[in-house]
Amino acid sequence: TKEDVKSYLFRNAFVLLTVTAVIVGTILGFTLRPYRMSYREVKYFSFPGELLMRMLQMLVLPLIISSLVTGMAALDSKASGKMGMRAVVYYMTTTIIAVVIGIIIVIIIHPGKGTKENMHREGKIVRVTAADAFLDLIRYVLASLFFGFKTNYEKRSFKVPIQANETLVGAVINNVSEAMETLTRITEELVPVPGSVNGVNALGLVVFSMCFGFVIGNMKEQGQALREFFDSLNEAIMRLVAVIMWYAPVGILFLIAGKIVEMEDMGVIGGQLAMYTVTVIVGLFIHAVIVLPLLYFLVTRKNPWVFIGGLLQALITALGTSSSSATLPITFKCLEENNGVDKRVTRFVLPVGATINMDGTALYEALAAIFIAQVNNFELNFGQIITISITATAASIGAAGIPQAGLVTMVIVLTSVGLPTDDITLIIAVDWFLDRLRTTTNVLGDSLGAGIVEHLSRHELKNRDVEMGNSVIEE
Ligand code: DAS
Repeated sequence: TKEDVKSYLFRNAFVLLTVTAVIVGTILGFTLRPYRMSYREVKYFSFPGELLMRMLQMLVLPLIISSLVTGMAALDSKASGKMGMRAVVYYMTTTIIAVVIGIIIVIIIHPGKGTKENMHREGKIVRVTAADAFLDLIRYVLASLFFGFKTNYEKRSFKVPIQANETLVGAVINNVSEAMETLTRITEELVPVPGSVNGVNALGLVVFSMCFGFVIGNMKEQGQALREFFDSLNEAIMRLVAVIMWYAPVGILFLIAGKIVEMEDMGVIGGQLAMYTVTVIVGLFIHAVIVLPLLYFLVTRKNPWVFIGGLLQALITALGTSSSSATLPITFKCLEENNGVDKRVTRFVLPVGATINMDGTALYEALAAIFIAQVNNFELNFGQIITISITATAASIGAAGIPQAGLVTMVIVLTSVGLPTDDITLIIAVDWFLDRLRTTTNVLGDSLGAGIVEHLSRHELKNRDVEMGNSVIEE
């Protein structure tokens, strides 16, 4: 109908606007760069972008809670169990594939030239045997589960004190408002100022919301009021998201332009770092443009590019904000409205995905660690490469969906094989850019995952519909 055509054009005009924002932002950034704005001027200039970040962050917390609670409550325990299993299998499979791609690409391209061989003579690097590597691995997996890793990179030097900030125990929170406070404090620090990136207990909130949703889902009439409350809260948040989406292109334009204006001079970036950047781009490209779409196609037999087309707004927001958490509201909107993914699926899998499923980050961490080994002329044995793949997976799960969180959790990967953590400074200059690309990959992975899980769970969803339909008729 005429209305359909109108809304189709409307939607596409919107995507066009967002793409234009990226292009105009880039041009504007490079045009203004030669004027060498002061710190204060850059801050003023980036204000519209900052505003978008804050508006999105504002919605993340109520969105995670309301969507998970309603998502869980809308499913029976058998369906949610199955769906949860499928999601976890998808997350793990794609993360491991990403890590393997990262490792293969960095070994083939070999961007690190071994310029720091004298480090061995200085005794700064200790070679370890495969057995040592294995023991180290166990130690680090345990450590990363039970203790959070906190780093502190003032003046660009990394220290790795292990803090008794138990990640696993932290999955069960003892104080809901405290968990919210932590999350709020962390999301307030979304601006990537070195030293301000900390661990975030989003996982605690995810677990709590899921338990809560599970319980009220099983409460029959008594739970009705709460189910309606969270449902309507979720609906209200999504309406706010719709408003913010109109502002998003402006915000993205200034986020990108502002970053280009303030970034370090490209001249500083040497040949090795340029090669490293290319290697990361190639790795992410293979995973995001070939592997993930292919997987989607193989499972669903649907055209992945149509699906990805509906996601454009979310992907560009990820590129602009370099935060998968901040992008979450837009991801919801795109999946539910453009791609028609069942709300019971998105509400259930997206908040979890944004917290633990980070393919781009996993690929990046493995690749970067091996690059640092190459720069140090440090030959890794097979055991160490396995260690890197496992710790990179753990580090990506542990990384919060905030800018440059991956850089911080990389300390786990480096220390697990005895590489110098100070060498993170080697790649810091290009991280702001690579962070955006890996965040986009992370969001793409979560979204295609939602599509795949929906497809695999279609029978349970249908049964549930029939069941709910019946109960409606009975009433
Ligand atoms: N930027 C983060 C994200 O939101 C993760 C990272 O730093 O790798 O996905």
